[in-house]
This record gives sequence, C-alpha cells and structure tokens, in this order.
Amino acid sequence: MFLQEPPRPGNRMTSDPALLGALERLLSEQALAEVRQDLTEFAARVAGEFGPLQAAAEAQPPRHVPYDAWGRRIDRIDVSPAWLELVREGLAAGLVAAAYERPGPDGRVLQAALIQLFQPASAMATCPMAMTDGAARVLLAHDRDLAAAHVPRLAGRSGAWTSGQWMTETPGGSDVSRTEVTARPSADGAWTLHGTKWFTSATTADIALVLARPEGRAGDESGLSLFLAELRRPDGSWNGIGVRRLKDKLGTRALPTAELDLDGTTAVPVGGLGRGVAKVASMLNVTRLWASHGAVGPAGHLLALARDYASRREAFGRRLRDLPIHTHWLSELAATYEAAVALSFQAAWIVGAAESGQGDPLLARIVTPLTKLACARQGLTVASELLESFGGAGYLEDTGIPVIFRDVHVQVIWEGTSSVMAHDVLRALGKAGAREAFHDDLDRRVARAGHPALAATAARVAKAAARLRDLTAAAGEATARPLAWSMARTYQAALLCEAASQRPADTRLASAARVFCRQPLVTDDGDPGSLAELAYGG
Ligand code: UCC
Repeated sequence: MFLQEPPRPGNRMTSDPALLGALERLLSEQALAEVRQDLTEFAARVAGEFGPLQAAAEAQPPRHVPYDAWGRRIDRIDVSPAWLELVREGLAAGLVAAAYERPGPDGRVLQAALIQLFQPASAMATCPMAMTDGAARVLLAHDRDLAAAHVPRLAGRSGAWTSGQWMTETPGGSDVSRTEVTARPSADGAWTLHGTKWFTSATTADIALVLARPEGRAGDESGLSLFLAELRRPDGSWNGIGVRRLKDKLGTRALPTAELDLDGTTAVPVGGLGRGVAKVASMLNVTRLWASHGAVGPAGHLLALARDYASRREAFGRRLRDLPIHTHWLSELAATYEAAVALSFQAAWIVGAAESGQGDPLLARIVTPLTKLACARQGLTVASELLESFGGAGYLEDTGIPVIFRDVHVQVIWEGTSSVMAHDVLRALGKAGAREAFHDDLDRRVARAGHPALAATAARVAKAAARLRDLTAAAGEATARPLAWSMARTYQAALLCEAASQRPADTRLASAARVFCRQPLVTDDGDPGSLAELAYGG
C-alpha cells in the first residue's frame, strides 16, 4: 500500500527566501549578524517542540468554572498549561521585548520576524503579547507615571506582565463611540468601572486598558476616557470582575475570550480624563501591525509545507513540483506571499522609525491600516488556497492544517474589519501632509525600480502610482475600499520592483514582481450603476 510522507516545514530561517530577503533588505549586516543565530534557533523550536504544545493547547480549550464545590462564585477560567507555556516562550523569545530593547526600525523588524515565525505554532499565544505591546505604547505616549510603573514589566521577557484591551461592547465592535461602560469617581481619587465588555481576549492578563464613559459625560466619542485596571486584587481575587461566559469561536480556540461584567472594578485614568478613542488608537495601530504579521506568518508556514509536499507527493506519474499546472498555481501564491512579507516588514520598519523619531509618523499612520487591510486578507486567501493544495489531507484536523486556517481568519476581523481599515485610510489621508508623505514614499520606490528585466512591469507600477495621486485627492466613503486596496497593491508592487532591482541576480524576486503585477493594481470604479440595488437585491 502506498503511504504518503507528511510534509515538513523545515527551518524557515533557512528555507523561506521571502522572510530572509526582507531581513536582509531592512537590517544592516551587523544587525542581522546579531540576531540571525537566535532567530534560527527559535525557528527550529517552532518547527519542532512548539508543534506538540500547540496541539495540546488546542485539545484543551479554556473552561469557565463559575462556582466552587461549596457554591461560592469564583469565575475561574482554566486554560491549558501548554497554552500558558507558549505565552511564556513567546515573551521569553522577545516577541514584545524586541521593540523596546532595540527601539527603532531594527527592533520592529526583528519583532516582525519573531511573530511571523511563531504565529503558526503559537495557538494564538501572540494575542496577549500584541495587546501588551500596544498597552506599553499607549502608556509611553500618554502617561509618564503609569509608563514608569508598568512598561518595564510589560516590555520584559521572563515573568513579563501581559495586558488586555477592553473596548468591544454589545452596541458595536467597530463603533466604539457607543461605549456604555461607565466610570464613577470613588472617594480615594480612583475610579470604579460598571457595565459589560462583550469581547475580551486573553483574560489571563495582569492589567487591561479599558474604554469607559465617566458618569455625566456626553454619549458620544467626546465623553470617553481610557482607564487602566489590574485584573486581580493583591489577594488574587477578581477586581470587581464577573465572567458571564467564554466565547465559542470559529478559531482561536485555545485563547480565553470572555464576556465580562465589571461591577466596581477599580481603575485609574490613562493620561487624565478624555480623548479615550484617540488614546486607544495608539494601541490599535500596534495590534494592527501584529495582526498583519499574524496572517502573513501562517501563510509562510503553509507555503513551506506545500513546497515540501510538492517534492514528495506523486500524481499522474510525476511529483507535484513537476506538474506545470501545480507550479503555475504555487507561483501565484508565492508572489502574493512575497508581496505580503515585503509590505508587513516595510510597515514594521516605518512604524519603528516613527516611534523612535527617525521616521515620519504620518507615513506610519497611513501605512498601518493599509498593511492590515492587505496582509490580513492576503494571508487568509493564500492560506485557503494552500489548504486546497494538499487535497483532502488539508481538510483533516490531524494534519494540523485546518487549525491554522481557522486561526488566520480572525486577522481580517479583529483590530478592525477591512471596511474599518479602509475608513481609517480615508481618515489618515485627511491629515495635513499624510497624503503627500505616502505618495512621496511610493514615488521614491517606483523611481528605484530599475531592474533591466522589469521595465514593462515598472512602467505599469509608475502609471498606477500616478493615477493613485488623482484618486486619493478625491477620496470618499463609497469607494474607500477599492481605493485602499489600490494603494496597498501599488505600494506592494513598488516594494517588489524595488527589492528585485536591488538584487538583479535574484531572478526569483523579479518573477515575484512580474507575477504580482499581472493583476490590476488600481481599481477605477467608473460608473457601475445602482450599487444599492446590486448589494441588497432590490
Ligand atoms: O479588542 C479586540 C481584540 C483584541 C485582541 C487583539 C489581538 C491582536 C493580535 C494579533 C496576533 C498576531 S478587537 C476590537 C477591535 N476594535 C477596533 O479595532 C475598533 C475599530 N473601530 C475603529 O477603529 C474606528 O474607526 C474608531 C473607533 C477609531 C472610530 O471611532 P470614532 O468615534 O468615529 O473616532 P474618530 O472621531 O474618527 O477619532 C477619534 C480620535 C481622532 O483624533 P482627533 O480628534 O485628534 O482627530 C482620530 O484622529 O481618534 C483618532 N484616531 C486615530 N489616531 C482614530 N483612529 C486612529 C488611528 N488609527 N490612529 C491614530
């Protein structure tokens, strides 16, 4: 009987040219030399010992224990020890710490590699880390005292604290201006929080940043404030927190996501009262970067498996890799993956540069939602097609492939859906100087695309970039999605052409640019007629 050998991902630090190429482009030789060994050892652990931990975490999803044996309300949330170990491992490897130990572009680029490597074997242990990174940025930006007290332990490695991010309530996950949780002043100058948070991820956190409305404040965004709450009192009991239930989710099943009732949760305002949405936005910008890496990493892992499988699996008398139809398909997926890696790493560089005062915050402001929009969806699409590339085996739970596909799906939703990202791009384009920052950066990259074999491709990208200047000048809500996608695709195309031109001998990169640019880069809506009739069927 013929038996198929299972595909193996190998060590992606040696087998993933897109990932390695991005590191080589964006880190100096010295910086890469400093981190290469650690990254390679970490990638070996991802391919080896973390897989069984992930499987154990998935096999033991979180459990809510409302009462103890004697009838006392305890609201314990039991999570798999394997999942907690993955959180410890990720923190110890520096997934959060990298951005603080090396503030600037290098730190965010190194972090990008760590997240993209870890994500497919992490059982979503990256979720609390993303929020922790975001919380540290908020505190550094808005509250010097809270930052001094908390950032050293949030940005640490062994024994580091983690933070939650509690925004979503029943009136809306996108429209947080309708937040109903209230904050009441208490006698000692602290505040207490009251109400229900509808989606709270990673309830194992030590602290959470919570959006709430001080009593008597306006019922819109202007009345909101951001608070920091510790989840537990010194005796280990909940800080005025009751667990309604755990969420039953399509994926991210090892991650404890709960509905929480806040009833007297002691908290302190972050940076004083007011401007709650604007403050939490600095957290969202960080977690959106993580969500981008969180989609690209799993696509890279599945691509590595698919490449290995193509060398082992025979069909119709040939290995898959020798079937032209398979090669054509995988090359398209590889080109999209290459573009997603290029954009996600470039965004990490741009954000790191802006955070450390070496780069343009307006460019970071616009590139962040573009990156989340494109990379989350591309990671999901590529993962879906790669699942298919294993035939029926890709559909079987015990191959470990379906869990990756389920988990990657969340990246298009949390931290803002695609429409929220497109809307955020519009909002960012409206900031004085932001549009120019984006176009100038794009044009600089287009100008550097001088690869001799890419003349026609580079000309298409230049034409798209020029057309985009008109489109971004006249941007409106109805076409926000196609506009944001046009910006993201054109920027990715420019990054690929630029990268290929830096390394003319790397024919693989030039092919990636050509294949990626076969699709239309800019969507011109033209006059499509009655969209409402089409959308709603009447
Ligand atoms: O919590 C969730 C799950 C947690 C787990 C995450 C882990 C990730 C792990 C990855 C692992 C690999 S999911 C919940 C996610 N929720 C959201 O993402 C909210 C989505 N909604 C939005 O983003 C909306 O666009 C809002 C809330 C920002 C829009 O609200 P408003 O009320 O319309 O807000 P405004 O008026 O547009 O903005 C209020 C202020 C403005 O400042 P000023 O007044 O100075 O102009 C905006 O410029 O906030 C500013 N602002 C921003 N600033 C708004 N968005 C941003 C931004 N992105 N960056 C900077």
